[in-house]
Amino acid sequence: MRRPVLIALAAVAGLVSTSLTAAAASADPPEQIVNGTFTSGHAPWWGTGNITLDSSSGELCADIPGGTTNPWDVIIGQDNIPLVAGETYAYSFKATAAPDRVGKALIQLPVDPWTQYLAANPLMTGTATVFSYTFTAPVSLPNAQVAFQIGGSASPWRLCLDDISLKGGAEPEVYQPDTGPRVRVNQVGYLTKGPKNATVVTEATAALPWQLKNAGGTVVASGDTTPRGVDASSGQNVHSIDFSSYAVAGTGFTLVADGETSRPFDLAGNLYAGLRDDALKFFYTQRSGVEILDALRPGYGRPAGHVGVAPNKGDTSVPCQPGVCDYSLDVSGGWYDAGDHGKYVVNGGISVFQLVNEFERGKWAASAQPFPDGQLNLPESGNGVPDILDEARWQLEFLLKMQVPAGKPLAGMAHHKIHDSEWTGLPLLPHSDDKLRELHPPSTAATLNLAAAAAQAARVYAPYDAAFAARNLAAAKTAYAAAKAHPAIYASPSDGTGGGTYDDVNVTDEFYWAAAELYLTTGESAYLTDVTSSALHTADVWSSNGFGWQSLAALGRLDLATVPSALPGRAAVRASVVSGAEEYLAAITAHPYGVPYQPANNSYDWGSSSQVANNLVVLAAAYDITGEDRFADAAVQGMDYLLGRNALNMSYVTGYGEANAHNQHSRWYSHQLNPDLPNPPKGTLAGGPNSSIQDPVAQQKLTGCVGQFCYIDHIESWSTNELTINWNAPLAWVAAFLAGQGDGTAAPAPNCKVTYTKHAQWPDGFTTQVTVKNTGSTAINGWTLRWSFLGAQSVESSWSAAFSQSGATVSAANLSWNKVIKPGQSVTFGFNGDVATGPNPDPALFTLNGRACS
Ligand code: 9MR
Repeated sequence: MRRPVLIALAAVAGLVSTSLTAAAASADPPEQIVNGTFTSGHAPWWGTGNITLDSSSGELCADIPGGTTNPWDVIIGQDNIPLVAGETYAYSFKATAAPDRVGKALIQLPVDPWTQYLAANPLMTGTATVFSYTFTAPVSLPNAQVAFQIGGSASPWRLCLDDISLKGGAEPEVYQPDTGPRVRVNQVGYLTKGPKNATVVTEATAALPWQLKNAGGTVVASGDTTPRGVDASSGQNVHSIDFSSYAVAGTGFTLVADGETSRPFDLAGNLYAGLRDDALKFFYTQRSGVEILDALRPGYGRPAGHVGVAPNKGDTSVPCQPGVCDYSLDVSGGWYDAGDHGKYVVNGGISVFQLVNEFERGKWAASAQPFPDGQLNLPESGNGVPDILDEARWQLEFLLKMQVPAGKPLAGMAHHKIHDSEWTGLPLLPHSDDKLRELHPPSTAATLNLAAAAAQAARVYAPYDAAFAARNLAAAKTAYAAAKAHPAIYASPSDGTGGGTYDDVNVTDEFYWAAAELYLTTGESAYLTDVTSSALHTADVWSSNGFGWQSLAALGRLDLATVPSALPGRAAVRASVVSGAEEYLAAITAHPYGVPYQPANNSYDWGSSSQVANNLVVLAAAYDITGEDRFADAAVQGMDYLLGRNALNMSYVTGYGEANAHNQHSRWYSHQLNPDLPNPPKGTLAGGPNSSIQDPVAQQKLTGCVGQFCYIDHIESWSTNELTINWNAPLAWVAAFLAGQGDGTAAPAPNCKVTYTKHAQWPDGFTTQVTVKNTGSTAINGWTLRWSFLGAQSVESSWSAAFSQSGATVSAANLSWNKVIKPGQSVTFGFNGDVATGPNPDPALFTLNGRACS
């Protein structure tokens, strides 16, 4: 409909004089340009890669290079301008040029055949001049382009633009997200015996009745809501509902309050194993340098990307950016970072680290479940190595290739990143990318990421592949030494053409994290000194924003608290994790949506979903340390937010929940742009609300948004809706943790006590006696005791039990004569072990018949 406001007001004109005033004001046709006055920045205006837009003076200026041929060789533009057929538009702008130049002012179709609806050739001079035009749109179009084509000059010149305005057409639509029913739940479900919380958006200020209905519509539980007032993160007046007391499994439940019925959900004990696997499977389809097999991921098969087959330039022999180095490296493989084709060591390091950590957690966390070979349907499945480690190795091999070779300047450092020399558009499958690939300068941050991830890999892969472990350890030590020699080489914040910058000028956290990993793997005192002398070792590293690629101290602290070691003061380190978790737990309790995330000024971060997930990692670690259910319950609540209990009433995980994010920004999951391409695979986490709304779509739709509302499931909204490896890594981690919670029933109290005594230790061996006491009240009739070594230790010979070993995990089973352990009685057995390399701390967890001992 055209100008509804005008027509409506014309009908009443003259009846009331104040209406006339309103009518006159509304008669001013609507403005279609976003940010034509450059009062704060210039987004969503864009420029071609050969100019830098500068709006610091309050107008939009750029130095236009000389030596280009065509007008379109240099462009300043804005996209997504709606046009309505038959409407007449007034277009104007103010321009200054030095020296004088004729440019092309166009309003056109943004794709071939680039049909021009307005084409003018203004002569722009040193005197600021307003140019005005009118035209009538011949078509209706949601996404016309306003473009200044200013190339073709032999010599350089400077252009400044201001007050760009296009008036006419329909009132721009005010974007209203479809938030569905006002009762907000975890749309996947709740653990049958776990905490069950929901939120109702309502105008009511007094408590309201709620009802829980089963799939047949029968009310199975009821109660009253708790009014919570106006929630700062959404601006909504809300009540919360706690229906934890209902604990019967089933599917298709709904929650009803204030006349609204929630989206359906399940109550079950196996809610998260599928999400864990899907979130991990995500990494295979992010692989670079290898064909993705459709047989393994139906609908997602694609040719290998960046292997040097035309039109790819390939990653097998990649030069540096001009002037950066004189060699080329084979940096093929690894995971694409996100929706672009870049590969970044900083982000790659934290991501692979969290996957390996998810696996390693099984060595100390009683609730951890195994990560078997064959779990993820990978090309490597069946090779005898847990699939999660196969997947992580794909990335580790790439990280190792990013190290500057011996004999070259900055040898041992890691190149910060490798990506295209120019930004590419969407869609673009990896094998179709024809841009030059370039290595960017080494950075201290990347070098320390490599050191931390490789040091961790050295111990975790040791039982599977000693040579690979040794390669990682050597690379980690070399990298750490190189970083200490070059402690302040920072990635440039302006090196962002063709890929993200991932710049970071504070690397004290990276130093702490890398030193922690090297200490845990080697036990060497030099690394211990670096750990304990870091100010971060005792600092409060638990910011409410959570940790991430730029702030990693928490990761170091978490590992120092959990990975078995002889760390002096380890109890205090463990206590510090618990106190961090207390802060997140308090945040959850205070938040009517149960979110453990309270960014300053309610300003949601880029990738806020991952900040939430990482705070859940801390809560989970506190559970692992204390065994206190309240921490596990808090982690459940945080997942509720990600899966639908939020202001937008949407799950941020593709394929999970009735309304879920599925148009994440990606060049190859570009279904929204090309129906022949798939959406992201199920289990893909969307970045989530980002108050800074840096992309044009978000700016057009979400300007003025409050916290949780700063998100749109649109493929071009790269600042709110991208997918990345470092966001899916904590999602997988938390899903694995929650899978280990079963149906939410509290873990049984220990019925055994293990005493593990190393009688002797020599350079490559040790001898150990193990005693298992039945501390329960019933006889144990047949037993298998399990534990894991830190690294490559192995059992060489044993007595009084039947030993077997798989990876680092040892099983000791009863013999016929010591099968029964009566209450209060013990059995004793022992073994001679081989240390291989590294420290040999006592195992942190013993389970007897699957149940943790004290
Ligand atoms: O996740 C990154 C976020 O923390 C930064 O604020 C943002 C801007 O520097 O960049 C994000 O990372 C993007 C990277 O630069 C390029 N690949 C896609 C990443 C996710 O959007």
